[in-house]
Amino acid sequence: MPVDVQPDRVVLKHPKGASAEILFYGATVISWKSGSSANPEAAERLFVSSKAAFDGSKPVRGGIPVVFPCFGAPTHPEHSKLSQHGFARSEKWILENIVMDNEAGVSVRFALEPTATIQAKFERPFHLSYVVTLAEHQLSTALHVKNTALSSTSPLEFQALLHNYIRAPSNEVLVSPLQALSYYDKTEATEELRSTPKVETRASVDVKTFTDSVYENARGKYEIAWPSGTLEVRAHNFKDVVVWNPQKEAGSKIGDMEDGGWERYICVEPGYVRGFVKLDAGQTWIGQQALTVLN
Ligand code: TA6
Repeated sequence: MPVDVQPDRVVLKHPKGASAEILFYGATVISWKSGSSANPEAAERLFVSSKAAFDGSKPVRGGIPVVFPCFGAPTHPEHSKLSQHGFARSEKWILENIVMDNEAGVSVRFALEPTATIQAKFERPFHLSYVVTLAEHQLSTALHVKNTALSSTSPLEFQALLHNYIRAPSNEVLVSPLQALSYYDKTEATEELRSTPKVETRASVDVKTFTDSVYENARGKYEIAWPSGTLEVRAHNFKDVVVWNPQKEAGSKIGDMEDGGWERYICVEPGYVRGFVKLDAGQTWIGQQALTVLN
């Protein structure tokens, strides 16, 4: 049974052993198990804190939270009533359709439209679809944002990001290529320093210390490597990428972070987070990523 629809989630199973679980809450992928051509045994590829809530009481601490329409604390006037990272990750989505294709795998499409709760804090009309596709060694997710306004109102302006918690030893994992990119270091002590761009000089970036870096106009293809594994992230229409690990310094202050959880993941997050996407009435924007297990 490639698709199992349960009350709170959808479970996808690939005939060659891979699987994925997506909560209706936030359309949050909370599990992706996959092997590789070299090691066919399916293993969990995402990190979810053992203290994460799945009941809708708070955004899931782990997996792949969907960030929309703002990244971080809101800065756009139309987002002023929203909480950090927007509402998409903390609203209940519906299952829009299921597409099974034995060659490419299995896809499920979730949808989110304005509810009264959302409209109370975000007045713009929109339709979100989120397509999750499971293949033998790959998980891809695509966020479709449609501006459903009928007239030629001002464009819908938003940010979007896929907040991947990749399971990996944070004291050994490296991300590349980020060298020569301009980035903003959110660990800096002052707003002035956090707003001052730096240039990445390292060929490979580690997260052995508290890291919260927003890379601008990145390359859209990232290799995440550690001694026993390699995962590739390819992104389309997500011009930026965030690399985050709080380490104990910041991780120990996160209420739903399991003890030492920061040792077991790296966040590599394709996004459009510097500036805003401007979407005219009737237009659709698609941001897409593909996570592939290489080893
Ligand atoms: O993507 C990195 C980041 O913006 C960090 O600054 C940190 O806040 C992280 O997201 C987690 O945010 P959350 O709201 O899920 O606690």
